[in-house]
Amino acid sequence: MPKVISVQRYLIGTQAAHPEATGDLTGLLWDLTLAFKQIAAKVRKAGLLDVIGLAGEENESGDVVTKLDRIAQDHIFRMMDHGGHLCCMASEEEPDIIPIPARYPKGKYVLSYDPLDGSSNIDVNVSVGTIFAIHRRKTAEGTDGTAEDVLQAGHDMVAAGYVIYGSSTMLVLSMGNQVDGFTLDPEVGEFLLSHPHIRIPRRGNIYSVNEGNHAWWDDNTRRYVDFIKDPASGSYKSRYIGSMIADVHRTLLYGGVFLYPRTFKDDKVHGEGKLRLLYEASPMGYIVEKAGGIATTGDESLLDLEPTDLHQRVPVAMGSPENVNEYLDFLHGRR
Ligand code: FDP
Repeated sequence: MPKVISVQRYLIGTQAAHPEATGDLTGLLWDLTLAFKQIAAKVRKAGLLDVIGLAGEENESGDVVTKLDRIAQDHIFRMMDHGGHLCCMASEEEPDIIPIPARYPKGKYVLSYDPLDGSSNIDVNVSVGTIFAIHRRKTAEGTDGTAEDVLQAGHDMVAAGYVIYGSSTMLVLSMGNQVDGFTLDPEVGEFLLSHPHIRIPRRGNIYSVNEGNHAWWDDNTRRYVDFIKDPASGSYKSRYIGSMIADVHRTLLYGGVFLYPRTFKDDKVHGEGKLRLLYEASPMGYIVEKAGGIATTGDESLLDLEPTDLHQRVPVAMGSPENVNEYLDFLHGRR
């Protein structure tokens, strides 16, 4: 029988391997996992939102129904604002940096997150998820966090990961060395190590991109996708859920390539791509790279890019190294 390792034991074990560690990061991640369990419980009730109502509403007849991404945002904020581990936070749901309330101590880390990625899929029961990135602060300890603390490149993260609320709830985490996956056992309410040391396949035969945008891509991206659809290139499968977390999770486990390139369309220009650097592309790219894959904007590593804005968008290509390199060859006209 395999050994059962809870996320708590895993975090304590990881801390023990670093004698210099103070336990701050362990405490931060432990608090986060509690927020994920709360969100998982709410996501399971998503279809009942209008029927039974959830915390934060005014009444049962749906006068004010809090949207699930707002609920997820509140859970994370309420779990993380008082632990003394963070100096500030940044979220997809908030336009500005989220300060730690004055009455609580300011810690040495920064948390950036997308509380519920893919939320346009919630109403049709498709997997959604939470993405998070943790950086060590740059400014003096004990003070309020600033933009300087938040706007850091992906390669400076001390930990990152995501939780996918799918047929089961799974936490995928890296603290820099390797990538491990934990599945929530709903009966005991604990994340248990189920996918130790995840490695992305060197090559896969699945491509994942919104082909509805085909006409709006640059020529080289179009040539690449046409190339992999040619039977002479092998038998590729197309899979696009439209929930980044689910598409990248599948890419991580099965291999292949996930793309969200620049689009140039009159009424909906994403000349810099659609996905957000700080709390979507960068932490997902960190996981992919720590698992042996490549994550790039097309021009540079996603992890090298320093955000200039909390909600900055970037073009994204990530996945198995051989697939991503092949895409880059097309993108740069080498093929
Ligand atoms: P959503 O709009 O549902 O929140 O960045 C958000 C995101 O989903 C990603 O999860 C997903 O990969 C992408 O947008 C889907 O965009 P398209 O609908 O343009 O394909």
